[in-house]
Amino acid sequence: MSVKTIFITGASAGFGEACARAFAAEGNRLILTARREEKLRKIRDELAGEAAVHIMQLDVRDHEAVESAVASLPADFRKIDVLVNNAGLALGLEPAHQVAIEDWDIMVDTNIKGLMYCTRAILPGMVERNRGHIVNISSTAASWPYPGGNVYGGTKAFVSQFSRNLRADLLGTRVRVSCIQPGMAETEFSNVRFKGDEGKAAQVYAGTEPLTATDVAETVTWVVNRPAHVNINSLEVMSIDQAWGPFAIHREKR
Ligand code: NDP
Ligand code: 8X3
Repeated sequence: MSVKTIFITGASAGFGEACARAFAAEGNRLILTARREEKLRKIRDELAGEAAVHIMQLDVRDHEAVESAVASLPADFRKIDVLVNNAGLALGLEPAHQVAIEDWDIMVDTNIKGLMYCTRAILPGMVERNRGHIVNISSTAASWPYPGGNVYGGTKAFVSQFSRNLRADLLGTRVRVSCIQPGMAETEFSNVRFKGDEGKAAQVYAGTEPLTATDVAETVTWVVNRPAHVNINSLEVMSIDQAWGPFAIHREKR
């Protein structure tokens, strides 16, 4: 397997960290980004010996910071082969008429605009080299609605459709685009969604065997390691303990 240069957003925890570990085990060169630099430093130190790792503190919501982070990469890390657009979050589960507008803004700025900025900064180099792979982390929430999923699901629907539209733009190049749509997975995701309420976060996974971050990372590495002419467009993955419910019906005495 040839050594690839892999840029991961949101690499300080959850899926991003697990992707870093999985790609490092294959001996790839990694650029790990997130806001919490301390966590990135620890991961880099743990991976020393396995892979060359460059870390960068980066808030994907900051367009200028994204542009200058990509422009200032050390020479060895400049030719990015794989972008894992993973940084993202859900905030709250309130119904749309009660939600804090700031939470909606943060989800849109991170899950949509951050992913756009990273793609726009890294894609031109891939097209120029006629080689590369963008792996976007969407969610089952992109396709399947649930109460309180309002803007979070909307941002992930953007990620899924953006992925398909990127493929349309890139037809004729050797740049691949894949969209992964995981279901319930136990990471820091629910701690973030419930703003540090660990009891509420634990409830999400109680009595189930949810996906792990490693399960998702293995899916990502599998997608990336297909032969160069094979493009996995989208891949939905769920825990065996999760499936769809019937339509919800409101009933009252008439
Ligand atoms: P975690 O909360 O464990 O990890 C999220 C990562 O995103 C962290 O590394 C965090 O780093 C980073 N991040 C958040 N905001 C920003 C920002 N503004 N700039 C840069 N990095 C940021 O969650 P998961 O690993 O579960 O989530 C990863 C992705 O997977 C998200 O896009 C999420 O929506 C999606 N997903 C999650 C599922 C789940 O059930 N867990 C299921 C389906 C999809 P830091 O705080 O250091 O910046
Ligand atoms: C995360 C999974 O079901 O909480 O995207 O939206 S879910």
